[in-house]
Amino acid sequence: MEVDYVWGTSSNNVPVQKLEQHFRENFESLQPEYYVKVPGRVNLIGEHVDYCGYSVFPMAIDQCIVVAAKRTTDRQTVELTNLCTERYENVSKNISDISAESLGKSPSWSNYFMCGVKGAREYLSDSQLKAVEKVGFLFAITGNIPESSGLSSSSALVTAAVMATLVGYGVPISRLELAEISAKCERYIGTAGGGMDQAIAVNAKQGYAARIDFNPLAVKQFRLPADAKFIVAQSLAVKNKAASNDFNTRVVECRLASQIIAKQLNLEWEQMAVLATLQKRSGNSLDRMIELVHQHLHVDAYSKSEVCEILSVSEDQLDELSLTANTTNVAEFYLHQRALHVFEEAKRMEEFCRLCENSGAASDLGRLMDDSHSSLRDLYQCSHPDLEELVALSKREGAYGCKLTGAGWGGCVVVMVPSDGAEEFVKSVRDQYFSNRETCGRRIDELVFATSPSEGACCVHVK
Ligand code: ADP
Ligand code: NG1
Ligand code: MG
Repeated sequence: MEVDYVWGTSSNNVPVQKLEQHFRENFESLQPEYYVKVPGRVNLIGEHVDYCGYSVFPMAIDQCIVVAAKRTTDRQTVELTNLCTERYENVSKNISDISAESLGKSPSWSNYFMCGVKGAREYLSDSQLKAVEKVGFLFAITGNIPESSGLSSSSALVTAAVMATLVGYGVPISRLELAEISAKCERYIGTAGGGMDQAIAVNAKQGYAARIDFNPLAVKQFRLPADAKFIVAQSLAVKNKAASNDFNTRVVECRLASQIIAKQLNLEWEQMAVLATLQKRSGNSLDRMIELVHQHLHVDAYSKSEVCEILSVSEDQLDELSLTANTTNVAEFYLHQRALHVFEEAKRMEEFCRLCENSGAASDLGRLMDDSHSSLRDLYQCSHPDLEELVALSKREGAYGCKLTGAGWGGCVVVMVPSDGAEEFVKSVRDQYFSNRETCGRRIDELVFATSPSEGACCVHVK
């Protein structure tokens, strides 16, 4: 059977022919019936604010996850095989046995995928579920999004699993709903993320970055300045967000900040799960919210017992109301710093959008990216020495702006450079950052590359 796909850039193609072969080798010489493709993303500004309810400004990249799929009717299992690396073992699971409890036990590659299968099944009505009772799936997966590097490989995988399952069941879904259920089911893995990654992966348009608003989810496409190019560079430090509690600690620090300020303002603090709700309910501007941080949150760390005392709850009640399973033992919460970052980053995001809409200067956009990065490093404490080296190098080489992208603690930076200097810039980063580092055989064009806004998720049926 002919498979004719041109996915990814010419230098960075996903091996779809190999995936088809891998499918046949692992699944009794059967052929895939359809393919699903979901891209990764870079976030230009609005970092670590989506789970606080604030808007973000990402774009999809060429790198993507591709799933080759086929329905079965003789077994009710989900069978997975992965072409990316031998470390990713084959897995088979009874489709009705995928439980939230088992998914939360380990962030293994197959558990990310199974989050998506579970999320898709939860979207079905009882009668739809009954109608597909005898349906199972064969899925073969590949992709070229660098993993655990802040380019959202996890959400591309989960979203692809949701899509591939719903397509197989023949259940239609809108793009916004698909993004929402994908964000929700990725949380089974244990990270309490926002919805940025899934929203852009599904709703991106080629040539456009997007402003994404939450509650309700809305996507607005934006052109980027013509005189600038965006470069992504990997630091080579990796960070799996579900393997430690760093990410969730930031999420709960923001929640505690919101609840403590609410309590001081005599608002119903139990309902203030996110900072944007606090802003809305208190009717304040972002500038006023920043003043409230300075007024009501001290700079020194809060202990759990201090938080309990302020909110007049027991530690068990706090666990229940505000913390996640993996943050109940956190000793210190930095509420002032985290809330300050979020409100100031939300302001920068608004300014970035305004500049894009009004053909603002690339240097002004770059300054906002620089400020975002400094805040992520100093207030949010989610940078990494290798990211700092890349940022310093980028600025020395004449970048308009540079920041870490995604959750941080390693991963990638996104750099805005003058269009006519992009090639030279990439060469300098190759020579200065990668020439004396162990790259484990990875091609240099996978480690530092120019990127432009790519198209969102799609599905292709094999003829
Ligand atoms: P990212 O910043 O890339 O989203 P995460 O820490 O959120 O990083 O998720 C990374 C995890 O996603 C990996 O450890 C792996 O389990 C899973 N993953 C990512 N890409 C793939 C892939 N191509 N195949 C299988 N699993 C993948
Ligand atoms: P990465 O680093 O791609 O896993 C995470 C979150 C986003 C967002 C960013 C920080 C998930 C699935 N992704 O991205 O929602 O909070 O960090 O801006 O939780
Ligand atoms: Mg992720």
